[in-house]
Amino acid sequence: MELNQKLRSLSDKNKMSSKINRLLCYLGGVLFMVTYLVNCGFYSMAGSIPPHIRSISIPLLDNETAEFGISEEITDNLLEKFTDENILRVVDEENSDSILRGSIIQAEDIPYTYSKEEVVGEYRFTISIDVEWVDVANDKILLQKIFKGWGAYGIGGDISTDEIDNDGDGLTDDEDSDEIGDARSFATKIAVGKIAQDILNDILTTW
Ligand SMILES: [Ca+2]
Ligand SMILES: [Ca+2]
Repeated sequence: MELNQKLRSLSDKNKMSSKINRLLCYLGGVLFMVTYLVNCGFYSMAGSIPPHIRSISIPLLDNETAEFGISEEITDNLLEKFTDENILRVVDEENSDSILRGSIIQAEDIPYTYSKEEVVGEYRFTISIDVEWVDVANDKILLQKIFKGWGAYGIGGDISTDEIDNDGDGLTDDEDSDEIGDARSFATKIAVGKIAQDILNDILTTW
């Protein structure tokens, strides 16, 4: 009787451990698939860029506008995005296979909505950059385009209560944890972030 019980509990334990083994195998398989997909995603994107181009440099952008300090802000944002994405190595100009040059051609507060009394309710701080991506070895332009980005703000100045979706993400004021701080600098950050993302997307999909 006692022996039977022991045998039964032993076989239960075996069943349990084989279940655990199966689960581990399954999890291993899932992990392998995820790693595989992530790696393939990375290589297929990197593989779409000409193979001799492995690095990029982004010199300080020219500023053709009267907006002070904007070239530093945009250049820093571009450097950060490209470093994060890690598709091309970000290096200095002397050692790079490709150079991303840009000129800021517009930085303006454009009235976007008006009240019945013709008073501006919402501005869009709009930035345009003329960008050129150059293949250094072949002295060839790989991409040339004007990129535009904007961030919205009202005249009240407080973007957390202005009833405007300042970054265009579908969330307004207290629904959006981003909508705090100075209106104009927030709009700049949004415009610049969007431009940097668009440039990166274009570089990745052009090839
Ligand atoms: Ca928002
Ligand atoms: Ca807002």
